[in-house]
Amino acid sequence: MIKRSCFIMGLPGAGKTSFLAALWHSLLTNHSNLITLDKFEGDQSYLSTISKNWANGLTVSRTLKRNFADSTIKLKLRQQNGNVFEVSFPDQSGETFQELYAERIIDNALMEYIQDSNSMLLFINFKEEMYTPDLITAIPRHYRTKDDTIDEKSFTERVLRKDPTQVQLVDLLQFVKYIRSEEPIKLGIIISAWDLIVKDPDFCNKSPKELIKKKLPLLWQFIITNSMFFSTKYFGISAQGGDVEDPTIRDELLGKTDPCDRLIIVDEQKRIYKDITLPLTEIVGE
Ligand SMILES: Nc1nc2c(ncn2[C@@H]2O[C@H](COP(=O)(O)OP(=O)(O)O)[C@@H](O)[C@H]2O)c(=O)[nH]1
Ligand SMILES: [Mg+2]
Repeated sequence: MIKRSCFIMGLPGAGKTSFLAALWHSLLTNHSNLITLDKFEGDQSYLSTISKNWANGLTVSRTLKRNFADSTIKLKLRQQNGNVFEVSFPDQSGETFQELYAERIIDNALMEYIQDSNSMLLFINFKEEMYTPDLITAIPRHYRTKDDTIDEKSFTERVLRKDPTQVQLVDLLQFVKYIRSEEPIKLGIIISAWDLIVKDPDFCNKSPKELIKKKLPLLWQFIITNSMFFSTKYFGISAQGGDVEDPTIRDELLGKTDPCDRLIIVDEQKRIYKDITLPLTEIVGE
């Protein structure tokens, strides 16, 4: 059996848990996917809870900060060609990655996991407000002058709230590159909440790759420049199928007999699928 480790990164609200919830439901119910479940090891309760919420059109609960070992989910997956591979995903809360960014702290087990993985999925939520840079003059003076009275906590909070999203993401990728001593890795960029793109006149005709180029140009340039290290594919995914907090949309989604029919998965050529295992086939599989 081929062993594969994949890790999932993304800031809080990036869509990581919703993806796992939909993936788990699809693996249990949909046997025509490119990848099917061979075996599951570990405690199913977490996956069951999030996928039940998902199927009922509720937002998945916020992932609490847990230690690395407790949050790792191990799946044995079978590809259509018969290959079986083992994937483990730690469902880390986004704060773990923000801590990495703001405070330069990482759990040892997570670090080793990143070193040993062959692939990673980076989630970016299309819906979330992307923080764009401020003009220096718009930043309050006390942040600009050397003022020892700013306590560290408020500094960290400010950094997380105000640093541009793409700066935080590039920093995370740089960190991955550094701790792997530049050992190449397959990278899947997943833009979540893809259902919202049709409503946005600036982006509705874009492919997932074009969207990153336009919306997060620094991230785009970093990935291109480091293509020897990050072998990258882009996907658009709607795990929920729509905004479940809007009652009309929620009713419409719940009206579909098979919850998997809510899924939208878009590849680089803008082809649309219902199979949420597609990124795993392309990024994690053989
Ligand atoms: N419209 C829409 N919103 C989504 C979708 N997937 C996730 N969201 C929303 O994005 C937010 C963050 O999702 P979550 O999976 O908890 O992100 P995590 O913090 O990365 O685990 C929640 O409010 C979700 O309802 C989607 O497919 N469509
Ligand atoms: Mg989460």
